[in-house]
Amino acid sequence: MITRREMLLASGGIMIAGGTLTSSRAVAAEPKQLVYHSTDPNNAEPKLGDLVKSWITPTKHFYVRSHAPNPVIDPDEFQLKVEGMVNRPSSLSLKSLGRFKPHSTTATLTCAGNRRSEYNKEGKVGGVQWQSGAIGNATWQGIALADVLKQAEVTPDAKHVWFEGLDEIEKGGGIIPFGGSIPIAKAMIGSGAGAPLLANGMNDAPLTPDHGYPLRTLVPGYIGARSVKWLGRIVVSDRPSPNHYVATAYKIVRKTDPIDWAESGPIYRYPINAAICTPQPETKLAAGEIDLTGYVLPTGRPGTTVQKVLVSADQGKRWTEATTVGKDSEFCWQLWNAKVNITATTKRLMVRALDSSGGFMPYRVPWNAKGYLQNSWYKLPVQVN
Ligand SMILES: Nc1nc2c(c(=O)[nH]1)N[C@H]1C(S)=C(S)[C@@H](COP(=O)(O)O)O[C@H]1N2
Ligand SMILES: [Mo]
Repeated sequence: MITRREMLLASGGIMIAGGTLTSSRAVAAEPKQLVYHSTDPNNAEPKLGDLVKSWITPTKHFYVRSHAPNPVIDPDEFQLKVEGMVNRPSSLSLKSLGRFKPHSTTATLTCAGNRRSEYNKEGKVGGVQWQSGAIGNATWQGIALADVLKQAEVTPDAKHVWFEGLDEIEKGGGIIPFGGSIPIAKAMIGSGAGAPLLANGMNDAPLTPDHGYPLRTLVPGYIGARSVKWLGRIVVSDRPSPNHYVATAYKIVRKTDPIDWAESGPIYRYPINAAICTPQPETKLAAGEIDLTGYVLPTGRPGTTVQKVLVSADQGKRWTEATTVGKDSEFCWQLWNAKVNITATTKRLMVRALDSSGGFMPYRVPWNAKGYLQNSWYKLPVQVN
């Protein structure tokens, strides 16, 4: 028995996507089908076989990455603050956000730490030990961030837009919110597939608590960390956010001295990446022709799409071109499939990909202390009988 209150909570309290989300669709969220690295905070990824069942990742198979337990937010009390270098600072309820033009976009979200565990062969890296499932492709419903910024009247010297979550993360003896930051040029893109959204819906259903209910940013083409969940505050500034997750974490450093953090810039985009999803790791295979499937994600730069996905069963002597499936967009993954022959001597299967502007996955990625942006040739060890 679902109470009216629960219905309202599940529907986001108020529709903000102009009819995309209706209370009649508000049903209890489907249980997650993920492998959990931790609970409370929830950090979980799907089994790779589940991940490539469809181009749109159902929410039950969509990874979760949270630094603190889900905050409990009353949609009736919720206010989004818009502050900083704007002529008209404001505090907006879900109802007033509902007056902006609705947008829906399809975009892949991926964690900068996806494939992190592969770095451990060279040196232990801390953080959630992601395999290659910290990625998913969903449709997102909401409004354009640019429309809200335009209404606030951003001043001419603004250079960055900060996002602050309503979660409470224990850090250095205190409590901080999760923060993100994007350059103003990206924030001001108000239409098309690359436009950052203030999203209240995912896959045509209200955001679930795990994914940032009632409101999150969704920044197509940028690392997942810039898509701030449980969004409570937007600050327009002349510099990137001083929040820990912009100023220190999410940087490529070899050592974690303060000087290394200071000298390195925040990561915004992710590089081209691909993985083999079936056969899954540890599967015993029979010699002969086998089917491989996986995903490939272009780098999220406007105009750059995937050109080629190549697989090899003989350590890279011969490469077979895979067939890609799904829309060819700068901001979305594609699924791929290929057939290769394996024999009793096959040790591993590999995939690599190239993009339309000359970008490629390298054989090896230099180790970095936080284990970000692993996009070397994906190597799947196999056992053939
Ligand atoms: N408020 C808040 N936003 C957040 C995070 C968080 O811990 N708190 N994690 C970020 C990271 S690192 C990623 S990869 C994405 C994951 O989004 P998902 O859990 O919806 O898949 O959310 C980002 N937004
Ligand atoms: Mo992430």
